[in-house]
Amino acid sequence: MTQDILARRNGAAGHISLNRPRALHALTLDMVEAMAAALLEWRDDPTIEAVLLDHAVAEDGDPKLSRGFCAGGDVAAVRRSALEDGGAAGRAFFFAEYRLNHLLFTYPKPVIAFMDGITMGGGVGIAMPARFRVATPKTLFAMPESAIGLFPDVGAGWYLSHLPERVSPRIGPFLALTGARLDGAECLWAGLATHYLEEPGLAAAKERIAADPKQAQAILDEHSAQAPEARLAGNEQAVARLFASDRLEDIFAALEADDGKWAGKELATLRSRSPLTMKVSLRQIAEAKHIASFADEMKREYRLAARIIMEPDFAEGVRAVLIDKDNAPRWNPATPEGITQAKLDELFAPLPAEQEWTPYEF
Ligand code: QUE
Repeated sequence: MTQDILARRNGAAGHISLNRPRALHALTLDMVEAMAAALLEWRDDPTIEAVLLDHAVAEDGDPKLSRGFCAGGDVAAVRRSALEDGGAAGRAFFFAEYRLNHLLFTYPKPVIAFMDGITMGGGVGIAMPARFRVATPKTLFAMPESAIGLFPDVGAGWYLSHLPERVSPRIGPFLALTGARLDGAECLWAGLATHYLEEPGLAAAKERIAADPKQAQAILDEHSAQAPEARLAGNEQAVARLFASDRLEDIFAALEADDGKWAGKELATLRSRSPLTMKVSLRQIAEAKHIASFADEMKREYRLAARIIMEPDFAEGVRAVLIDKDNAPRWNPATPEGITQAKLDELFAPLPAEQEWTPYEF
């Protein structure tokens, strides 16, 4: 049993705390399996009425070690797998991680996720399926995969195409392409979070929910704090205008034609991202609007993940951002024009039947 996940009973709630602080609680296969095992056990336990999901805070209180809720997945291990075993271990990781994402999405009891720190990639995948998603002053939310030659997975195709109607539908593609970092107030504004809490209300809410899970919503409402203004709301019109197209070439052209400071900054960001994975994510989000179920989305994302980890951009992106940290990836192809429709069709195609992703059976 891994100690990187703490799973225990807290009153009438199950309580899962991520406990790998030195990696900002990034998910390993062991952690994914331990979380799924606890959730499967509690699903059929009538004395468990809800599940709390947060990160453990280090005993010695080192603030550096409590910055993260969950910074992603163990992509360095996936990269080694791509280079050394043909990607088999990497595919096994994503298969299990997406099963966990789907188990949370379909969980019959309320799950309350506390995004009290860095919440990226794999962290988004376990927080977003929760019925209640709590943002805080420490929340830093992003789907930054285009920086490492991956695409926004863990169900992001679903979430980024199903934002509330009051938000521009182009916010989803914007977040996927740029990997923009949102604070807690921006998460609440975009509907990525359902609540915004500050200490001491945060700790009080956890204790009260554990004692009386049926009142989770009322307790979170009662302890909610006034969130600051969401900066992203001020840029929503610019996002809607400049990221209007599902063609990456059009978005580049729109940003290039705009001489504003904001457009210049976003253009520089896009020029540093993987053209291949940006094109994949635009198509993924556009198509996800028409997907019938979350399980179908995960099946699609698994096809993409199984193939994209073997593309050169993935090993190169993880090298540049997480291993050598030179932040100077050399993408291949280097420009959007280098990626054909036929290449995208190959990446999105079904896998042989025996390799396709499947959810846990109920
Ligand atoms: C883009 C990403 C990831 C990232 C940084 C990016 C990502 C990811 C991690 C990460 C961070 C800390 C860890 C770790 C992984 O960083 O997906 O194991 O300790 O998992 O710019 O997509």
